[in-house]
Amino acid sequence: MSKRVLILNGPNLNLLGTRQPEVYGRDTLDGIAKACAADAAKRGWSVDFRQSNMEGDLVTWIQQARGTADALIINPAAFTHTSVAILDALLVLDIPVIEVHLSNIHKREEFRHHSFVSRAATGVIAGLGAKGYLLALAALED
Ligand code: CA2
Repeated sequence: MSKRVLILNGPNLNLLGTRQPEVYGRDTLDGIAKACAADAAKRGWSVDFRQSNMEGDLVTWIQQARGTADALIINPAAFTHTSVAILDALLVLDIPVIEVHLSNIHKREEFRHHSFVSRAATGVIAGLGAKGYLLALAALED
């Protein structure tokens, strides 16, 4: 049976490709989802790719990953810098968790430099645009 990776995206990432291309690039979230599915298929993984603007949705989906996913990739977007709830949900997981950011959060405003989520992450990728998601998939290879 193929391994399953859950890829979660936080608030406003549904707007990708429509605004602020100088910060977040020109890829749409749908384009990133398709690229991830194609890349994961080559690696023998199946992908469940989701986005929500609601913190509670992300917490619920993280909880449901227990027993249903073999790895989690998450771009929590603005919740990265605010959400102890997402951190607590992630801390319960016993699967690899890769935190991805399109932009280099350390090169940006001070308030983006701290991530609550990183405390629960196996690894963090930031500043490499949409390619970061594919690098996260590559990082899951044995
Ligand atoms: O660089 C990233 O991936 C971020 O997680 C993106 C978040 C931001 O709050 C984090 O600090 C870093 C924002 C996502 C908003 O995406 C938009 C895309 C297009 C237009 C407007 C917002």
